[in-house]
Amino acid sequence: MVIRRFTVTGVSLAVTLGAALLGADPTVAATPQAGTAPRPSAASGAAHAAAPDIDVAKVQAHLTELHAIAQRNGGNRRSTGQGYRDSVAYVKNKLKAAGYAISEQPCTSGCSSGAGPNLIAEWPQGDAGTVYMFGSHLDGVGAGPGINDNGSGSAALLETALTLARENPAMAARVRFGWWTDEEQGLNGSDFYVRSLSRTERARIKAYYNFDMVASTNGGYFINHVDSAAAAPMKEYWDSLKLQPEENTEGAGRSDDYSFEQAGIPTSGYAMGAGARKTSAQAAKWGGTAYRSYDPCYHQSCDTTANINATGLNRSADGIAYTLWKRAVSGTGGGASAG
Ligand code: DTR
Ligand code: ZN
Ligand code: ZN
Repeated sequence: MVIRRFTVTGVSLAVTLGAALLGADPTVAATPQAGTAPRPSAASGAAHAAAPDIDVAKVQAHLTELHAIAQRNGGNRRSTGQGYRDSVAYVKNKLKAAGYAISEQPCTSGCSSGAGPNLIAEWPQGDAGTVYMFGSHLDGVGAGPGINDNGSGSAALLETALTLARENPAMAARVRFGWWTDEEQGLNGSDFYVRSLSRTERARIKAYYNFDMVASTNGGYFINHVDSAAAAPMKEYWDSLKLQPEENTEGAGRSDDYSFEQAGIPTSGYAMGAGARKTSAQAAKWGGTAYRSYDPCYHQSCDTTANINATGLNRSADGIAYTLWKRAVSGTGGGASAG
């Protein structure tokens, strides 16, 4: 991997921390949880709370809203349109109501002309020098409403963020969420974000987790850099469900994790696949139809709320929460040495 040096162009990201909203005690004892089987139930208020179950009905409700936004705006949520700006407003308002401090970052270089902003939200507890980032692109293509690509990742991440706020566990590390603009035109929003960080700020990000197309109707269970240290909790969760995840070869270099990877930050993420076809071996182990695309509506007008695999969406959202809790609540494993 080539590690590029970046010149900071004077664009600083003003993440205002809403520390006053929360108890100021980020103390977390170091109870090791490695090897602990994932637990599906919420454990509100407890020190080292187990990762909660994310309510997939709530994730689907966000998808219904994103679909309605597209329908009101010419049928899409492309980065340069009102459908994208309304998507940003929807996510932002939910996070604000939950107590997050939000930053909208205009993409002032490298993005399509007229593209809307990135949306960044940080949970202001835990060690500010140890940041785990979780991101999804919130824009879609012009052809359709973009509900699997990428309402699915965006909504799963939103509900995970809202669940974190509700549970409000003591935090070991910082969690920062990003909803990226202009991914469909070349990973541009996330690339701009990474370039906007100082060397010091980049070094604080111990791992970046990406979620792009996590509910493909004929999908598989794919993990970016599946055997890396960064991927360990993501793999551990899907392994616990006996899903036999595979490397996300189709998506390599094709989503926002690549922007972070290029800056030398360990990355992973979940995906269920795009336009490539399921093999017969994959159909044998995961079900679905061999020789058919993982997402038969990829970049098409039929990428609606009907184009969602609710089982896959649920498994993805729960694994995101598992990873977040493992990394940033219990603070076990770092991913910093991931390859
Ligand atoms: N970033 C996707 C492109 C993509 C292609 N293959 C995969 C596989 C898994 C996730 C994503 C992708 C897009 O937005 O179109
Ligand atoms: Zn796409
Ligand atoms: Zn995508």
